[in-house]
Amino acid sequence: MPKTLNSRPRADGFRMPAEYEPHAGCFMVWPERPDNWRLGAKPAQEAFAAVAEAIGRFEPVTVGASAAQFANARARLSDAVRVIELSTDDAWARDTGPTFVVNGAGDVRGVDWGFNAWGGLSGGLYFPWDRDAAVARKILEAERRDRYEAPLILEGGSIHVDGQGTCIVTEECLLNENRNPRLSRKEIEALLRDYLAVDTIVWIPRGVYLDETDGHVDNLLCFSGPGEILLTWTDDRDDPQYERSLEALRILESSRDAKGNPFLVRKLVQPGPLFSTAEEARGVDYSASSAPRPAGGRLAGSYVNHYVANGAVIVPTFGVEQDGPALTVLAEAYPGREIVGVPGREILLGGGNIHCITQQYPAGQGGR
Ligand code: KQY
Repeated sequence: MPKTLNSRPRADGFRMPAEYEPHAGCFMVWPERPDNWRLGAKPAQEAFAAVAEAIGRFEPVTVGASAAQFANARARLSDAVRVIELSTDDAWARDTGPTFVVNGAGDVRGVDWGFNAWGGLSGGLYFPWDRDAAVARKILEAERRDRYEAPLILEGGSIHVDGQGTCIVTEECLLNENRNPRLSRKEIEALLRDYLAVDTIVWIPRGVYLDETDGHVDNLLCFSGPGEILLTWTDDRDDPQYERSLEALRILESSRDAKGNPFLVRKLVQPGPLFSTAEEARGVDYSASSAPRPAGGRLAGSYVNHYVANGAVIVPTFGVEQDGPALTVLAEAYPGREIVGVPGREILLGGGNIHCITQQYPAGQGGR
């Protein structure tokens, strides 16, 4: 039986691997809430299914769906995708799923962070969130993986690691009063060191402009390899994203990774800027328990919000002029991997993108 452990991963010889290390598979959650996804979540379901099928060409995919949606999800996904019943509040496996850690013997365990829907009652996105808060534990039970319960509110999208001792986070998110108001920066760093087994933590001030997660790093930048970073970018000095990306670049240029090496930063042009249309906004149900999605709102689109699968990169496309150049940069950053574009606008309308709706399960031994 999987256990909840009283120790911490680092002390036990476990570390969080980089996303570009080998995977046993990927977890996703089926979208359904009509107060976040327009038109009863039908367009989002189509978009999520396309992502699941694209990843499924490269590694096993498991999709969790509610009891009410199980038959529908099963019918819309191919046999290559496993569907399991899972109660959730929404569909962000990156943030509600476990952060898997591995040791040198190939054992895999999971970190279960606290979850408060991106800010609880102070700027969070919906209430209640108890089913989402239980997702990591349920996945670890199903996979027979031991669990670490971390004393920290944290979403998987708010951290990126290189698997070799470096972690990148944003101050906007991790130091936000609505996550861990009683913890200092030093205390948060100590927990990241213990639960991810990292030595160097690079703090970037802010994430993507108007990102509803309070600036998750996974929408701003990511590692494409050890010492290599992809950073969302615009050359338009009048765009509010310009100074955010520039300040991130300056910090990366003056930082070193855990091995003491400088970062190679590749700029990944941002799409658009993109805005929701009146028709898209009309399709979202009003609800007193979730954040509104007004027409004309600027969307925090980013090609950085992609998923690195075994042998491939699954990246959102938006039908805009920046799609081509972005895919070219990704091909250079990930040599040897197939770059697969999947329409990402419907996922973006719900507040995130492909990285946010996926959670890699590292290769290892045992489990299941
Ligand atoms: O950035 C992510 N990892 C998740 C985005 C969640 C948005 C909730 N509407």
